[in-house]
Amino acid sequence: SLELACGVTLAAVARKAGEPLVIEEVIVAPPKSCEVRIKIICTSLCHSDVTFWKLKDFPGCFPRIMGHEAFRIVESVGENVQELKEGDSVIPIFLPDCTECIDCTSKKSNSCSQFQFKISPWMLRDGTSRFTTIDGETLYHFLSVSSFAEYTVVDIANVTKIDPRVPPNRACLFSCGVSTGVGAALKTASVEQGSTVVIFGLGGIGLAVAEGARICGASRIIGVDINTDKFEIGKQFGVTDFVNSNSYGDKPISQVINEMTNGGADYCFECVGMGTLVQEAYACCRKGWGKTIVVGVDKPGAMLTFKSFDILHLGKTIMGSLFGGLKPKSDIPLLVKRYLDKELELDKFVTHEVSFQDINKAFGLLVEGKSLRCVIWM
Ligand code: CXF
Ligand code: ZN
Repeated sequence: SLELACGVTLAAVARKAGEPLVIEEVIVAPPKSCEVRIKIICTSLCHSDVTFWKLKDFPGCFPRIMGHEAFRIVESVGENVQELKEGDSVIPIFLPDCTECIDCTSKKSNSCSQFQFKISPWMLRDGTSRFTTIDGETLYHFLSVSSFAEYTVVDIANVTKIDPRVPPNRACLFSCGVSTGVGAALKTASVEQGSTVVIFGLGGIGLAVAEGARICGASRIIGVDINTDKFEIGKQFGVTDFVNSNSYGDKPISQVINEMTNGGADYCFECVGMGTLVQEAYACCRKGWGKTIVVGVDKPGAMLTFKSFDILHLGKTIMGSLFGGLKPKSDIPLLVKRYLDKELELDKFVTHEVSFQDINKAFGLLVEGKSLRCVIWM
């Protein structure tokens, strides 16, 4: 244990955009008020780590400790921490949950208004860093988590306790991507039994939506992707039909889907982060009750365009789903229960496992589209 003092810890530092992470000794400060310091057991790589690692300018910033999916043990607690104690099993979650504000106390929202989610390189409350290099250079945080280190400091609003019966290399999946996709189907959309679902993009998030839709009893799950390998993989996640969006020339994919579904799907999930695909998704969800759910992350300033008359008379719904609409502290235990009850299947998401020393391999695998989730053991 580092005890309540600055300590030296190993971290994988992103020094420059797109360049391999460098494992080095860094100094981690003790937790301040409402913070905990945690020892990471394992972490996994989410596509947002790759997106921000590639970004030269803000919100990319360097040198930085990336990583935000992890499983850990509380090592020490700062002042004013009641809900956690040394030795607790926890997962960090990038989305704050203060449990007190109007949004956190409402069942209808997961958008904390005390700590509004923003992409910041600092700790949540005081806007400073807990990491420095041995030479005293400040290291930036990532998504309030920075899990590519043996020890890290996280605000209690960004921590959820997790049942220690969940193995570490499954627990870390609840931190971001899998929860996001499963939550989008279960919570944001509330997919109904027997319905038809279309998923644009069969990466980790899209396949997690498929898993959620499968749990909800969807009878048809149509996956859209440009990579044909994704169909075989998708079958394990309940995908029943595959549409290769490169195979139809100039014909819009929405038209292909409308023909396949006799007028549109009940639910369309956009899991790529492209405005044009959101429009395609909207165009092939059924009039009257179809829902289009935006899960993919586009560039911050990107705009969406819809015909006003379509919105007016088609009766379709467009919804956004950040972290699957889940409330980090109260909904994650419900997903964990579904996993322990063997309803939610997680094994199939973990395609690779590497040691911390090989963290750059995990980046390579995800960049090349070869992995869904690669678990990195500390
Ligand atoms: C994302 C969610 C949207 C903004 C960037 C980060 N979260 C996790 O991967
Ligand atoms: Zn993520």
